[in-house]
Amino acid sequence: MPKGDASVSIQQPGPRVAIDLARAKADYERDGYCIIPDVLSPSEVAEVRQRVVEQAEAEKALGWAREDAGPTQLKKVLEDQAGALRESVPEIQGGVNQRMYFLLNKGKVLRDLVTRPVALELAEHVLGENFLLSSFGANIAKKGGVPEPLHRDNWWCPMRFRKGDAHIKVGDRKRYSVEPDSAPKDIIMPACACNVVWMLTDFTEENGGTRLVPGSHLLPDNPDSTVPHKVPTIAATGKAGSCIFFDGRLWHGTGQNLTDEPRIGLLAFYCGPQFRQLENFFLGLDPAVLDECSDKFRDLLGYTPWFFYGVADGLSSRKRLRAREPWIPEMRIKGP
Ligand SMILES: O=C(O)CCC(=O)C(=O)O
Repeated sequence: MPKGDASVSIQQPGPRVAIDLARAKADYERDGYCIIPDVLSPSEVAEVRQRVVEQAEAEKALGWAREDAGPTQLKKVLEDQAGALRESVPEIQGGVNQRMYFLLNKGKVLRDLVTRPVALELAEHVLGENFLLSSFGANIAKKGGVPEPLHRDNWWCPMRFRKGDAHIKVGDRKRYSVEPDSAPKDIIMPACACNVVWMLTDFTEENGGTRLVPGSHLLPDNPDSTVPHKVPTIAATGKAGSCIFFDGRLWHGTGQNLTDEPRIGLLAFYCGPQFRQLENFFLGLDPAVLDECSDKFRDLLGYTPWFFYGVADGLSSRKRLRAREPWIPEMRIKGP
């Protein structure tokens, strides 16, 4: 991953202003997020947005669209809050906001965003030298959608607890929760994940700019996911072409779009090398896309073991990938 220094600014390809990474990092440390303006030029925004919009239209026309945040879904979520919240909220009928997954398969212009220097530099700042892409998707928030329950993107991270105290077992963790889920006061977990949200339209208070709770990355607790939210939030706002970078511990959720125009955001989610990725690239990535990926890009997808985790038998993953022999078969040396 690229090395960087907070005092150095990255000049992105194309005609644009230098990105003030020192400021971005300082904002991030204090608030758990930062907003970086002008990362994409207007022509890049137009090109990426066109690809996203045409893909979204095609997926919808084919009946493949995955839509969430409908009012009936929210009712179901609230009803289920008596017990565990449903994990399958996006599948319930009545969705409004269109989600798209596996954007890596859906155009080079999209793929190129996840390795933009500013994204990798900030991910490395938060996660360290080794990290993975966890997922890359889109969230098109539309009129009629409701606010998403507040959550942490690293909700799966086990909480620390004092000896003898009750705790949620690692396999019992849930994405949304209304149960108390707190570490002892003043005990916080490290950042295990981070998100880069690429704004392809302006993000505003009115059109569902992502709701954030500044500073919540340093709280010992996970949020109460009740909607309406129980704590004050702010909208992340910016012009199309800006990025929101935020810590996986930051309490946040999609805002409610009250305007007639869709709000389009792409979510590039990165995680530490020891965590399960949200998208299963080994199963779901188009082999043609994999063929065209650089070794660096494959590292980011998890094709290279990390201290033996992710190993696939005796050969190095890269060699095997090229050979298209992802296993050593059953075999024996014949006797004389
Ligand atoms: O689209 C957004 O504003 C945020 C989406 C989000 O928080 C999520 O997908 O978990």
